[in-house]
Amino acid sequence: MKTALITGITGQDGSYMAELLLAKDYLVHGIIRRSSSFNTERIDHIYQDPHDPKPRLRLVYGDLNDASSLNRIIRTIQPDEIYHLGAQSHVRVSFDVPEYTGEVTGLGTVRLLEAIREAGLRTKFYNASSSEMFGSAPPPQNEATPFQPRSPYAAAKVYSHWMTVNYRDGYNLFACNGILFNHESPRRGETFVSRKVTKAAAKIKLGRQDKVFLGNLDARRDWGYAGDYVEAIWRMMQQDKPDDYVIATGESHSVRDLLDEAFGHVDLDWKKHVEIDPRYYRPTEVDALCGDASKAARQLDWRPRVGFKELVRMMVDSDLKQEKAKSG
Ligand code: NAP
Ligand code: F7E
Repeated sequence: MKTALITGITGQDGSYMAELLLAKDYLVHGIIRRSSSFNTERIDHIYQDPHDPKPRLRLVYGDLNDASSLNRIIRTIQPDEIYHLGAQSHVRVSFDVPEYTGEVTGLGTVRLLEAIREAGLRTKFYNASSSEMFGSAPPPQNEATPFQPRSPYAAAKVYSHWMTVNYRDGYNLFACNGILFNHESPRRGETFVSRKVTKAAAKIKLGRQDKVFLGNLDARRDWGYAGDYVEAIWRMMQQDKPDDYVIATGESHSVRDLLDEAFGHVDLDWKKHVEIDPRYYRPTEVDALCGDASKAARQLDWRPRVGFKELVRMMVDSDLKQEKAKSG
């Protein structure tokens, strides 16, 4: 049985990654951090009885800002594969907490890489890089596109990306970067634009909300489905050689398109419900992202299965169900 360690297991991707690895018979360890309220909602359905003598999903306290906890966890578990998905992942918030974002999203990766190196393990390492690193570089973006980061988050990810490459080259570590474009799901955090829009469409349809306040409606993103993207991550880690891959759908849509699709799905006209609030503008915006994932198609035999319309409808339907359940 292979052993995996996931950072960010309570997040969107961490929860899908844990499901996928459990289905492939891994023993899965996940790092969680202390919170004043429960935050394991996304993994509660797969988290077994803690008194089970041999649970295949095990949670351990640690923090990406706490090197000693990471060292201890890695030495104790000796994982075959590490899926490093933890981060301060919100771009707008990174402008408010740039130093903290650098610590968690940038240095957090180095703390893990150092822990592996110091433990002398042959652990495989996956680093969650991001399309945000391309910033103002015009689309389509692929592995050869130069990074032009436009936020503290993106700059921290560029650092994390290059440190992963350096540990691969310098210490012969099996270390991959997945340069993933935006990917969403019913488990997406509620302050990212996709979920904010699908949740608003559901609540407005049910008469529980009338307005939603948004920022830049002209931004374009390449939105895919998180469930498809964790499969690509796993495939990268099963290759003979470590490498970096762009994961994307190759289709780009504006926030307006997202509104059309989500509100249209429940027969609403978004123009009657959307107001612009400049608080959601970013000091520097990434205008357009659209990925070219042909390398992943060629080398990993990976292709996205869920398209934009299907993704948005899946999210609106899930939010409708959740909202209805609240009243029931
Ligand atoms: P997410 O839902 O925001 O999850 C982030 C995870 O990181 C959560 O489990 C969070 O724990 C954990 N975390 C935050 N700070 C931490 C710290 N100091 N120590 C330990 N854990 C910490 O993010 P996601 O959408 O799943 O994304 C997964 C990764 O891919 C992130 O690195 C993100 O930057 C990157 N990425 C995401 C996308 C995307 O479109 N989703 C695209 C490209 C790259 P709590 O639950 O306790 O907050
Ligand atoms: O914004 C615009 C906003 O926050 C998308 C993270 O997972 O993907 C994500 O970062 C666009 C931006 O995602 C609102 O200005 C308009 O242009 O959903 P988002 P993001 O910034 O692209 C990348 C790949 C990651 O790596 C990140 O971790 O939508 N927008 N109005 C808005 N965005 C938000 N959040 N809220 C609004 O009200």
